[in-house]
Amino acid sequence: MRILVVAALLVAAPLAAAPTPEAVTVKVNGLVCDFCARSIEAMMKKRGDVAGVHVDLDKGEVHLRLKADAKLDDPTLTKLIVDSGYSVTGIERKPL
Ligand SMILES: [Cu+2]
Repeated sequence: MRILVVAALLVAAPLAAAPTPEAVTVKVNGLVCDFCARSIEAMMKKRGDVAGVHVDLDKGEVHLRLKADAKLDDPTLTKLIVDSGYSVTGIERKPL
């Protein structure tokens, strides 16, 4: 019985710890035209940890889908946007 419990834990542990893909919404100041949108999209598409990117100009938001093993944290994400000439006013993350 005890062996069964240990075996079950060993099987379940990696599943519980497995990273999940995330949806990230970045609120960005200064995104005003199609050129802004395309340059942000092009930059994000070059990254190996981004599975998808869409810029919503009306809302001033960058929507990202991150891969499960992505290491793109908030400070890194903010730096990418700021280095492109915009400012970040908020970041929201949701598991997919
Ligand atoms: Cu622009």
